Order: sequence, then C-alpha cells, then structure tokens
Amino acid sequence: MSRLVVVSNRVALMEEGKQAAGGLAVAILAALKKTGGIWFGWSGKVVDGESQVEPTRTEAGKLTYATLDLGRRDHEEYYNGFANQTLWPLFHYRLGLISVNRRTREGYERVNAYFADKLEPLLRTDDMIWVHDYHLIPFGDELRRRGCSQRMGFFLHTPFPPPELLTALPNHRDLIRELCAYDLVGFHTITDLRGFCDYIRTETDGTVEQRGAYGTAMIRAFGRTLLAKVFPISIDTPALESLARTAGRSRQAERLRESLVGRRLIIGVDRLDYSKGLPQRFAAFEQLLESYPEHCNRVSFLQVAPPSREDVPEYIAIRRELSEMAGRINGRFAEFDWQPIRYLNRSFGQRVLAGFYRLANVGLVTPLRDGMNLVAKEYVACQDADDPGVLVLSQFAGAAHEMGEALIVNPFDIEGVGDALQRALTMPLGERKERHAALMQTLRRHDISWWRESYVDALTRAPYDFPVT
Ligand code: ADQ
Repeated sequence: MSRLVVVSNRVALMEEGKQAAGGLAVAILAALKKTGGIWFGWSGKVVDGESQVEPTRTEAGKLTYATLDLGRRDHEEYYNGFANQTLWPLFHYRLGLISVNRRTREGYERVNAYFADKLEPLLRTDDMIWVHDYHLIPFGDELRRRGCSQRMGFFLHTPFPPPELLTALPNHRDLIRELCAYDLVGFHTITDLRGFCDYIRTETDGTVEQRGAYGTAMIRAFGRTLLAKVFPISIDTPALESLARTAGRSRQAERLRESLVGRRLIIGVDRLDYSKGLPQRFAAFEQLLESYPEHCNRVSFLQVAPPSREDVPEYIAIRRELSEMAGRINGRFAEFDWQPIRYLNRSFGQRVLAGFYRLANVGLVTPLRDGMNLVAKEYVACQDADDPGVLVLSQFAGAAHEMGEALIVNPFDIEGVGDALQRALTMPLGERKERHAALMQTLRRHDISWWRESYVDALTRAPYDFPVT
C-alpha cells in the first residue's frame, strides 16, 4: 500500500488518546494511520529571523509529523497577507475586502517553494500526496518542478468563486495553472466545481468533459489532465451522536440549562470571521424581538465566537462591530433578569459544545458564504431525535446543498431570517422530528469516513490521463 503524505498549512500534532482538535484532523489522522505516512506543514509557531531550515520530525508509530516554524516575514506575507487578505476574501466573493500587492503574492509563492524544498527529500516514489486548502495552491506545481511525479491531490476547503470574480486577481492564470499541476482537485459543492470548470472554459484553451458520475469533470488544461470532483466534507456522525447523549448532562450544560430558567435557546458557533454573517445574524435576532415581542424575556441567543486571524485589520473591525451591536441590542431589550444576547469571544471543547447544541432549540448558521460549514452538521447530529431542535441555515453555506430539510434562509434578508426564527421557535414536534430524521439520514450516509475514503480512493486511481469510468 502506498504511503499517504498530507500537507496542510497547520499540522494538528496530537498526543495519542487525547481528544482531537476537530473533525478534519481526526479524519486525516485516521487516513494516515491506515497507510502510514507523513503529515507535513507549518508548526503554527512564528520565529524571529528566517523560517526553520530543517523540519522538526516527530514519530508516532507509522506516522511522522514534519513541521516547520515560519519566520516573521514569511508568516506576514504568505499567511496574513496573500492567503488571508487576498485569497480568503476573493474566494468568499468579497472583492471589496481584497488587498492586492506583489510583495505578498511573492511571499506566498516563496513559502510554497520553501515548503516543497523541505518535503521533497522526505518523499518516496510511490507516495500519494494530499494537499489541503487555499494556502497551498502552488505547492503541487513546486513539487513537479523538482521532478516529483507522484500522485497528487488538492482539496479546497473554501468556496471557489465564478470566473467573473476570480479574474479580479492579477496573475489569476498562474494560480489556476498551478492548481492544474494536481491529478485530482476536490471541492465541497457543485457550485464550486462549476466555478472552476467555467474558468477553464472561458479563460484558458483547456477543455472540460462532464463525467457520468454527479459532480465529476475531466479537465485538460495547461498540458495536463486532471479530475475535478465534488467531495462534500462531513462530521464523525456516530461519534457526535453518542457524545451528545451524555454531554447534555455535563456540568456546563447543566449550568447553561439552569441559567435559562425555562427560556428557549438559539445558538450560533463560529470562528469570528466576516464570512460568517454575524452582524446580519445579530440584526435578525433583533428583528425577531421587534416583530414578535412575545419572545422578549422568553428566548436567549448564545453566540460563541472565538477570535481568529487577529493580525488582519478586517478581523479587528468585525470584532469591534459585533461588540457594539451586542451591547446596543442588549441595552434596548434587556430586562433586569434577562440578557437577550450572550456573546462570548472564546472557544469550548467538543464535549461542552455538544451539550450546548443539544440544549438549543434553534441552531442559527447564517454565513454570507461558506465552503461547507461543519457547525450546521454538528448541531443536527447532537439533537435528541425525540425532541429535536431546528436548524436555520444560509443558502450560501455549502451545507445547504445537502441539508434541504433545514429552514433555508437568505442571510442578507434580515426580516426573512427573523421570520425563519419565529417559524423555528413555533414549529410543531411532528415537523421537527421529520426534518431531523431526514437530515440525519444524510449525515449517517455521508460522514467524515465516507469523505476521506472517497477522496483517497479517487487519488489512488490517478493519474487520469486516460478515460475513467
Ligand atoms: P471554518 O471556517 O473554521 O472551516 P466550520 O466548517 O464551521 O468553519 O468548522 C469549524 C470547526 O471548528 C467546527 O468543527 C466547529 O465545531 C469548531 N468550532 C467553531 N467554533 C468553535 C468554538 N467557539 N469553540 C470550539 N470549536 C469551535 C473551513 C471552511 C468551512 C469548511 C471547513 C472544513 O471555512 O467552510 O466547512 O473548513 O472544510
């Protein structure tokens, strides 16, 4: 069996037996443990001076972690700069937020080349290489330049925008040429795949051939043949279901329940990011209280939002905006014994979150654009099937493609989201159970193991320079 080499911006170094960082890390580890291999990437540490010369290697059975500390300049240009101030807003359809400059673009290319230099000596000829996310698009091309002919796959965790937006990026062709160095490119949804195929059709001399299977296209472009395919990421459904059964009785969940004194609960859980639509969400909750005043003092909204990317100015701005909104809405509606919005800038462990999800009558997930959004899936998996809560989900989350039984909303339509909250809070038990059962069927069929296995299976069949069935 070929070894698997996983390359991601951050490596989740985990101690055996400890609770893992998140679903994705668990899925990757499971794949690596099966085949043996390497998990390679940035350690998460920033150091003064130059980036680390040789990777730090940590062995764990058949698995090797190889990590590199980044120098301050590399971190600033590659990570804060091009990845998070150019590609992230661009891929989330936010042209007004992109900053474009040659220095960070060069930094991005330089760090990808540096990563390739450090991984190349560790590779064997029959390894399979699986690269993750927008930070590392040029990585495969850099390996190819160093003579690597191994099977290489890429998975994009963010949306992929339509060509009309992508062409706002100077040198967009170079980025897509680099993406075509992989044998397999995976997306969350058919919309993302379509964006990529449309780019190939309209901006290159390449061809796109739809394949029999849903969401599969054979791309011939820049002198290469690759398969582009939809692989919607998911969660560890059985593990979360069983965690939620007991987590609802944990100390924290009990304390939350007591603090509500019989009131209903709406929950939102997100990284603090402008793509998550948090100001619009706060406004929609305010709209609910205004349009349906019977909920005043009867429902609380808990929003958990740990800060992320705090060096990037747009993230500082959204944090300030949300604090102000929460303060204003609470000032307007609060009673001496009731605070409408509980807004927390911190994170919680998986078990505590599972207990909170189970208590909540409504899961409110309203990104303006999101690759998938795992919180939507986690909320549903944590419900009590005999008395489930209702998921209110943005039509612009990748998850909406598979979760049509949620209440699907347009997050820009504040009044519409307010009405959906009213509908969720008053939905009869029979309808709640029906919707939940249908959603669970999808989550059980397509869980994280299914996602990992289908991707690795498709990568195993590469290269695709002959017709696939
Ligand atoms: P994110 O933008 O980070 O991921 P999401 O898919 O919701 O968004 O995943 C977040 C994960 O972190 C979830 O497992 C969630 O439970 C956890 N999390 C979020 N807030 C937390 C908190 N306050 N405390 C503890 N844990 C918290 C990117 C893309 C998504 C895509 C994923 C996976 O932006 O669109 O779904 O990758 O591909």
